[in-house]
Order: sequence, then structure tokens, then C-alpha cells
Amino acid sequence: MQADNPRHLTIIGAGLAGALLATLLARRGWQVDVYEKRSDPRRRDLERGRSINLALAERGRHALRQADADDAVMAQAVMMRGRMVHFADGRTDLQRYGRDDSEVIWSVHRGELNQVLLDIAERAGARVHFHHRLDRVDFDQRIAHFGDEREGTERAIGFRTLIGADGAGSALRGAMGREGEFEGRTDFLDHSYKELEIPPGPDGGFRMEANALHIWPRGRYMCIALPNDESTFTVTLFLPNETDPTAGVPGFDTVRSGADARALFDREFPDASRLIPELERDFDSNPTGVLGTLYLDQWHLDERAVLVGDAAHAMVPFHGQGMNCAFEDCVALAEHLDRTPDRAAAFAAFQAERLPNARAIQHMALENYLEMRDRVDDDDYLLQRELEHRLAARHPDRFVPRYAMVTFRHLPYAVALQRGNLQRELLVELTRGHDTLDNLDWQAVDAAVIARLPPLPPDNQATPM
Ligand code: FAD
Ligand code: 8R5
Repeated sequence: MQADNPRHLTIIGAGLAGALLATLLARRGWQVDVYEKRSDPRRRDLERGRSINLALAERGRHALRQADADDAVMAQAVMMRGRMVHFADGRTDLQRYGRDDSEVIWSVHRGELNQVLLDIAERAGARVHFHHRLDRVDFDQRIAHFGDEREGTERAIGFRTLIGADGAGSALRGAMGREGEFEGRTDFLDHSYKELEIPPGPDGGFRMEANALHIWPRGRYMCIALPNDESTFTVTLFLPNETDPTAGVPGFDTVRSGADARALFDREFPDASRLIPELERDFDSNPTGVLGTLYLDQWHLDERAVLVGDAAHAMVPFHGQGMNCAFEDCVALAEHLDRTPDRAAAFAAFQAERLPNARAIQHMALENYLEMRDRVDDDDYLLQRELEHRLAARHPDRFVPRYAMVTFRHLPYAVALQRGNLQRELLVELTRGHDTLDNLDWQAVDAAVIARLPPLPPDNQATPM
């Protein structure tokens, strides 16, 4: 009986975090059962859903390497070297993310990524049970109740510990809420999103630069596009929910139909509009997605349950770190479970390590919306960015742009946030009153960097916070 086995764990959700965590734990000798409400995505015969892609960065790749999943995932990934900014006048500009092609992000197909991770989890010995939707939990008896959406049947399964990898709408979090302080608070953004598609060109190739994350910044709203390996792009329109007519800012309350959306695109994103033949159909048939940040102060119920990934700390998408952070959680949880035999203590240590870091990336993700939609074409910003690059080259051990700390390094997100604030203050001070970098006193600049930014620890030794 699995509930009696001291090395048994029950994971809820076989999405991105659930499948990776199952692999990491099974390889460390845990006996793992995973329950997923949906059907096995590997069995849906070629009937492919919409192409949804995600940006995979170094934190996510680092976790995938621990599961030997990196090569299989990278086989279908598309490199994104930087932001391709599409200005209102039609000009474009590629702003590189890193120093060279070793500092890039990767666009991966969510469905394929999930399938790779499920294969690897099963190969590692985890058992994955599809069509098991967690409905209720009896924490006293340690019995979880699952429903099967196809058959309308129910099953009761005993457990010792439940790990909630069941996403932003976590049913396990809801069940834990009935036992104590687990409801948390979701701050919904007053902006939502809609996905559209750019198909391949007549020659079967990409219709824009493939190796970039495209951004159309328009001040209070924006559009982005990520490449897919089948030569398409997934375009996401982010708009306020409410129109501001005095400021001329459109919102989903007035952009309601495909025809409204086409008119908006023809006016504001004409270069993109030409590339989206099915814009009206995509807009009308795809759901409008909401965006929010989940603030939860308690992630575990003694030794009986713990939450990871979006279930614990859903965030807005603007730093492209939701999955990357969820993968980092998985590595941390597996390590704490190995290190600390007492499960309640292991979960407490996991939470103590990860909660401050989750808060930090949630905050930076919110900030990055403003940066992407408004700041990328602003003169002050461009001057600060130029200085940032110069300082990063002059002081590589001290000055690492915040985007790079989040995206290309492993140091804790909380450290990236705190160092980023120090660096921003410095950039604002040093560029104040200047239109170019030509008249800067570089001796004073270097002295300020050395005085205010102690060297960062080497990445592999960064101490967990
Ligand atoms: P999920 O991947 O959502 O997995 C949850 C799983 O639990 C699902 O399989 C679900 O079916 C299952 N489940 C739910 N309820 C139950 C239940 N009651 N019983 C059993 N199973 C259940 N992150 C990035 O890092 N980069 C990006 O570029 C990026 N782009 C994104 C684009 C979109 C359109 C969206 C929506 C998100 C994006 N994210 C991105 C965020 C990322 O998808 C999430 O942070 C990540 O998937 C979290 O993983 P998870 O395993 O916690 O949750
Ligand atoms: N998620 C991303 C970035 C940062 C890009 C930059 C931003 C779509 C719903 Cl909005 C967004 C980024 O600063 O130049 N990296 O990866 C992914 C993003 O959105 C994803 C595709 C998305 C949820 C819709």
C-alpha cells in the first residue's frame, strides 16, 4: 500500500513542473505516482492543438540537465538572440539580450516539451495516471478523491504526502485552504491577452526574422511574437480590459470581435496585420487569457502536502520566467527531500528558500511589462542601456544587467532584484544631465561602480536565499 511506504510521494498534475519533478524524484529512488486530469498528450493522434510556445532560459535548462532532458528539448528549440522592436513608424531594431550567442533564450513548443518530460518521467520509473482529476482531499484519513472526466467515475486513493503541481488554479491549494491559511490572494492585472498566429510564408519559411522575440511596444499596450519550429509565430496581443478614450488607448471592452481586432491591427500594427491572414478567426475562437499574481504565504501543510510552480506562486508572463522558476522549484524540492529525512522540515526549508525568490521574480515580471511596452523605445532608457552594456564590459564581476542575472545566471532571484535596484540607481545618477556617454568622467564612473557594487559570487557558488 503506497500510503505506508516511507519512500512514496503522490504528485498532482503532470504539466511542466509535475513531469520534471517526477523524474528528479524517481531517479533519486523515490516511488512516485502522478495524477493528471487530462488525457495523455502522447496519445492524441496527430490532432495537434494550438501552437503555444514558451521562452526557456538558463534556469530552466539547468533543471532539465539534471533530468537529462535538455538535449531532447533543445532538438526542437528556436534560438531568440534578442528583442526585435517594431516601432510605430515601421522601423525595426534588434536589441540583443546577451553578450553573444551563448546568452540567448529559446522558444520551445509547450506540447512537445510536456511529451518529452512525460517520456523521461516514465523511463525513470514514475507512474503517470491520466484522467485523474483531484476533487477532494481527506487530510485526516489521508485519502485523495479523483474524478474521471470521460466516465464520470470517482476513485479514492490513499497517500502519505501530496505534492501540488496542478497549476495556477490548483485544486490541492483549494483543499489545503480548508485546513488553514492557504487561500492566498490573487492580484489580477487589469490587462488580458489573446493569441493569434502567423503561418509560414509561401516558400514554407518564417515570415519575419526567426531568431528573435518580436515586440511591438505601444506605450500602454503591446504585441509580441515567438517563433515555432514549424516556421510559424505565436503572436500575443496584450491590452487593457478597459478602453481609455481620452488617452486613445484601446481595451478588450471595445476590441470585441475579430473585425474590431483587424481594424486595431491595421491601424497600430500594420506590418503584423499583413502576416496574420486568419486574425479574425483566431481572435473570435481563442479564449481571452487573464493575468495575475498569486501571493501565498504558506506552501505546505506539515508533512502531508506541499505546492510547487504556479500552484504556489503564479506570476504575470512578462519576464518569461514562470516555467523557468517552476523548474528551479523542482530541483530545490528534490534536494531538500534528500537532505532532510523529516518531510515537514524539508518542506519548511524548501519554502524558506524559495518563497522570497518567488516574490522577487513575481515583482520583476510585473516591472518588465512596463519596460517592454513603454521603455524600449525611450531615449533615457536607451542611454541607460548603453551605459549598462559599457559597465558590464568594464566590470564583468560586479555589473551584470538585471535581465542577464534573471535569464542567464542561477543566482537567487532575490539577489537579482536587490542588485538590479542598486545598479538602476547608479545608471540614473551617472546619466543625469547627459544625452550621450561622450562626456562621462570614466574614472569617477569606475570608482562609483567599485564603491557601490561588491563583486558577485561566482555563479555556481551562489548561496541559496
Ligand atoms: P502547469 O504547466 O499549468 O501544469 C498543471 C498541470 O496540472 C496541468 O497538466 C493540468 O492539467 C493539471 N491539473 C490541473 N488541475 C488538476 C486537478 N484538479 N487534478 C489533476 N491534475 C490537474 N513561462 C516561462 O518560463 N516562459 C514563457 O515564455 C512562458 N510563456 C507562457 C505562455 C502562456 C500562454 C502561458 C499560459 C504561460 C506561460 N508561461 C511561461 C508560464 C508557464 O506556462 C507556467 O509557469 C508553467 O507551466 C508552470 O508549470 P506548472 O507545472 O506549475 O503548471
Ligand atoms: N505568457 C517572454 C520575455 C521577456 C522579453 C523581453 C515576455 C504569452 C501568456 Cl510577455 C512575455 C517574455 O524582456 O524582451 N521572455 O519570454 C514570454 C512572454 O509571454 C509569453 C509568451 C506568454 C503568457 C501569453
